[in-house]
Amino acid sequence: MTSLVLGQPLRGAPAERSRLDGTEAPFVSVGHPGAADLVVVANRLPLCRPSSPSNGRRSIDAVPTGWEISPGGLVGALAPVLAARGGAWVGWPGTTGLTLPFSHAHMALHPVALTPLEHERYYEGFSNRTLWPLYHDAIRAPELDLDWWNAYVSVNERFAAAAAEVAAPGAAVWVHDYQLQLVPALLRRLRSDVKIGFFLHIPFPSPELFAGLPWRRQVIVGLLGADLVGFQVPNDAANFVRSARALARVDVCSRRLRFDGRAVDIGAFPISIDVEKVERAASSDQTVRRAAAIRDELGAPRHVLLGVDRLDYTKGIVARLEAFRDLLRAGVLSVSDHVMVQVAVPSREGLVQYCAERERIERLVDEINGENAPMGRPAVHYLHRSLPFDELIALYRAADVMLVTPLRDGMNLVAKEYVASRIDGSGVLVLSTFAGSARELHAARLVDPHDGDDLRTAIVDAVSMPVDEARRRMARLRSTVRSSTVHQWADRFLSALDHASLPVLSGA
Ligand code: ADQ
Repeated sequence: MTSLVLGQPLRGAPAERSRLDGTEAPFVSVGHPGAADLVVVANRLPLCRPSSPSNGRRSIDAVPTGWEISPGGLVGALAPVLAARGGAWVGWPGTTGLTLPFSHAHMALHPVALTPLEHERYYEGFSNRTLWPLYHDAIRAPELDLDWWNAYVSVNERFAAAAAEVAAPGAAVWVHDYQLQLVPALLRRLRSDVKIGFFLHIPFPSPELFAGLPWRRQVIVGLLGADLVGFQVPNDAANFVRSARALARVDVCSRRLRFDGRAVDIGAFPISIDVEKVERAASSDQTVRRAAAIRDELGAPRHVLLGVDRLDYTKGIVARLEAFRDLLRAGVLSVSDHVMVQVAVPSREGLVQYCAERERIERLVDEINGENAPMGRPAVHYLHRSLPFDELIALYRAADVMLVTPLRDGMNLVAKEYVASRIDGSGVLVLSTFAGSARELHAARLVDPHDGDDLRTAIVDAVSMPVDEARRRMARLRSTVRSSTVHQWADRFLSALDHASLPVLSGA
């Protein structure tokens, strides 16, 4: 096992700077392993490199020259809690160059080192070619490879050891996502005094699908090492309980399992967004002006339709484009009145499935524009890049119809962001029933993206929806989204973890 970088002398750590929220808070070296009352363990540290091109493939060997805290919702929700509780974040920094712990804004960041081969096997292989497709209804065939599994085990061991080293006595440790499902049990072996929570951001598959994983029992036992296992929606939790029953013979009592003499609480904790931040950005004069300018740039069509996704085969981008193409071909929509914008953030570009998906999308965009668009006026505007937050919000405000059509998605935050940005109460959300968010956002025009007819009908319904109905639906959607923020999500999970059973139950 690769030696840990944690606990090394820290005095010589390079002074790097952060530009979170425009401030220039310095990263300073930290030297208190075993001092964190709350430890977040996630595949990635919440760091990004502003200097690296956002649309290119990133080398994990690059020597870092500057860092920013990633602006994502998860870090926004967890950073204040970590700061208040003297917390630490354990994760892979996305490079082999950063090995020493730092602190930023009272949050300690502890890098876990991965070699390029480990990254290839644990992350690209087992996490993204085995687990990711399996957990998303096997939309693509999951690939199995014993070397990938072995790398997954050893990297999970390293994350568990890092968390064990960082956590204060009796600390709460919150482990995130499918890359780290073995960490709870591994950590418990090292530190029986800590409370361990696990949250899965993606769906948990049915037992029938899960049975396709040769290492399914190890995964279940890994997760059962936690005191609390959280999922996005109740169905994911139910799937987990069914597999735990079959594979680990747990006793089930409502939302509490009994395993190995301990209690394991199970629950659904639907994640949300920083509603206030989105609303603030959406209501600024600058955003309103930018949204109007975007509509002009698109040729001032009657209807702007928008898709915003990571470029992933689970997101249903192809199905959405095909539906738009078919409606243009049939003359139901027209290029003069209907313009689509598809933003696709580059993602996992080292994987063949993602390259193939990108090619399919780009061929479709070309086909649609080639068949329909007058010169200089594309019917589909395709942006293959990440956008700054303010530009994203302006796009949401510019769009009459938001198309969120994943074939399977744990939650889907884009749907919630669109709703939060519609502060004038207009706009129509078309939302896949296969997204976790559909459980909350009933007032959307719900659609089955596997059914081309339904998708086409939903798009037509959306562009022709009477204003009163659209406003009624959006009012309901806004009230739902505003009632639950990402901060409340984090509080709910941590409070459930606080109340989860003590590690050893007397008489159990
Ligand atoms: P993802 O599949 O990555 O995450 P999703 O919920 O779709 O997540 O959120 C994507 C985020 O990226 C959104 O906040 C969105 O604003 C941002 N984004 C998308 N396109 C962008 C662009 N072009 N430029 C800038 N930002 C962009 C996983 C699961 C989801 C689950 C989340 C959170 O797959 O189901 O909702 O975690 O738990």
